[in-house]
Amino acid sequence: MTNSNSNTPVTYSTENNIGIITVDYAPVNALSQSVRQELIDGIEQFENDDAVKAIVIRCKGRTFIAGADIKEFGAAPLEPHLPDVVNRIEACNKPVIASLFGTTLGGGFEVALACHYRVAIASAKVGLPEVNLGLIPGAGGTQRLPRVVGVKKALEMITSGKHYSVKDFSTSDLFASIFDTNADLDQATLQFAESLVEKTDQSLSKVGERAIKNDIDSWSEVISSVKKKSKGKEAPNVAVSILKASLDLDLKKGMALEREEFLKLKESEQSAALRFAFGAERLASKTDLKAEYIDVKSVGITGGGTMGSGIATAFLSSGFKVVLIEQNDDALALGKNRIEKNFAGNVKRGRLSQEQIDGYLSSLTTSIDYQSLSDCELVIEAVFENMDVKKVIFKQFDQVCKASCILATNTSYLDINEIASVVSDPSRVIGMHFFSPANIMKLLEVIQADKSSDQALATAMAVAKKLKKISVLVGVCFGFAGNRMYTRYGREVQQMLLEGAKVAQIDNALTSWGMAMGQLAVGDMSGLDIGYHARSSKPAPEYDKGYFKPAELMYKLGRYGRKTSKGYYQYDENGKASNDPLVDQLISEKAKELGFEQKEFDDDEIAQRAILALISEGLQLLKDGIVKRASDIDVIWLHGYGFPRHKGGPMFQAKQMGKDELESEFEKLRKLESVEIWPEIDLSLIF
Ligand code: T1G
Repeated sequence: MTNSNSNTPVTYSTENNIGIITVDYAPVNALSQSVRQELIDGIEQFENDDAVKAIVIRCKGRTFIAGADIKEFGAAPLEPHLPDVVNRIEACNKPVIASLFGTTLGGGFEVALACHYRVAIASAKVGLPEVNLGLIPGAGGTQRLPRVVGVKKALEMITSGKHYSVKDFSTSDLFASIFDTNADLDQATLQFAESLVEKTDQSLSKVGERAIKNDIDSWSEVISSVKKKSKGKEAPNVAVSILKASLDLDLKKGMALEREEFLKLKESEQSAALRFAFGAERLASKTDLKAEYIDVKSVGITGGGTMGSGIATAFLSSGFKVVLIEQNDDALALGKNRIEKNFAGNVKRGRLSQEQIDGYLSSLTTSIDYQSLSDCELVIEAVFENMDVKKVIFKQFDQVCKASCILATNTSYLDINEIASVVSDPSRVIGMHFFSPANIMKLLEVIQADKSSDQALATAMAVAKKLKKISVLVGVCFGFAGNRMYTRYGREVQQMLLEGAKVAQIDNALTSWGMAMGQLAVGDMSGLDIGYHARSSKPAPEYDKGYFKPAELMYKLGRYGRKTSKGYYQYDENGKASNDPLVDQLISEKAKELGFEQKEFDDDEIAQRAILALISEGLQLLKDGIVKRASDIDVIWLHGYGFPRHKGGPMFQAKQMGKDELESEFEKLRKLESVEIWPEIDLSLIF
């Protein structure tokens, strides 16, 4: 019995007495409605075919089923629902074997758990990452997984949402067989199926019929630990409650409870935000650039400081050759040492072995001679933020680099068009703005200068993918997209300080709302002198009399933040921050001197004003064409500035507020301050 009809995502075939259900639904064999229906049809047809003694479910392409089809979540669920599919598989009266490779995730892993046997290639991974989408497993994952690996492991997997190597389960009976990475999985799976059929005592092992292994010592500890780790995310805590309740329920009742809670979470704002973020990240890498990218193998980096060494570490870790250039041997040695320290951290945390690191470092060349860059396909300038210095470096790039080499600057706010003006062919000049620490932060702003070629930009976007970074294409303006918005966000915090909000109150309000760190604590960390010098590179706006006056006061008092043990906070010898009442007093005196009336703030107002400032600047970026999509702005803020992922991003929040409420809030602030600070912008840019 076969249905080789090529336009269906699932085909059926038989080999000897084994029925084969093959899913081929790019890109990741997601469980769309037709895949779910054809899985059931295949099971039923093979179940009724006496010639078939066992059934294999396998996939083509890059992975076994990677989950429910996220594209279907926005609409009402379509039958057959996934729980019915997995229960039908488990109810089959013939052994069903799942053949795993790639990343078997979510609903895909739930399908595999409902099979009577699972086999896998050693490189395969499994996981229940639903919490990353604000969900819990919704097709038996919370019921079947603990029946195989125990409640403790199941809780860890479900609440972390991580991917696990199949080899992590070699001691459990989760996998009947794990084949060598270079084995022919289809062939090995067929042989396993045939060996099964030869065995006469074919008592079908149904995971759902097992008792749950309760290996939790203290549920109160589990509940408080997951609550702490989840940092405001609902789904992990719901998962804990389901697993706890399921101890007293049979599979049917447990799955009913799971489904009820899953459907509630699916309608939640957190899940909408997390699903939005998942799609926005992938959309950001799609551009309308009309050019093939250059295959980059060797990257030149000038500057071995914090940024340059971080960028070099990122490239080395992703298999690139790196040529690190510094102005003298001492600086070069320091730069190399920083790279080695970046890697050393990974050995301590067990993420990399020493031999892996030695391998990466063997791809590093260090030199003080620019001629060493002559074979690079890409060079990145990562020295300090001084236009004249950058121009000298780009003139040297122009002389030594091959004509096709892309010339990138890592500047975080300087004018790339001015830098490009010193190069004979400015079409190969772009910005690649990494975020510190560059070997850890995933965000990369790829900056399109006026004359940047599509090929240069496409090359940077392709390099970002290889670096496993999330890249966003933005235009040239002061601070590009992220930092320009960050300056506006900072200005709003400064203004609230002048209006009477206290340092700690502002930061606590922002972190309670979900920001990874308070904006003032971030300033202390990065150095208030850095921000002061960056702002001093252009005149303060005349219409904004309080423009960063508290920050200026800190600078003039020599309070640069952590580096001087005093900033908005004071820091003890271990770097522990504490409030400094003097700061609030000094700011209050400055505010009175400037004529600002003082008032009481509550946390909600602080958070709302800060987010509205971000939205306002984001709208202006869209209006000015610096950013193409509102969702790109959200991606920048999720990955560059610690915006809470379960709140989607500033522009996602704007959409949640709605056009009328947003306009009315802007109008109130416009009246309070001015139209220059809160410009009128056509909100249809995002609605
Ligand atoms: N549904 C639909 N499309 C998906 C998808 C999915 N589950 N996963 C990925 N894609 C698309 C993605 O949008 C992109 O599309 C392409 O595949 C490549 O993705 C009931 C309810 C699998 C590890 O959460 O983690 O099951 O941009 O760029 O880096 O309990 O995708 O090419 O048009 O990320 O190699 C659970 C989410 C769902 C897995 C591959 N499953 N996906 O990473 O490629 S909820 C997940 C991933 C669920 C059940 C519940 C990754 C990946 P395009 P990519 P990648």
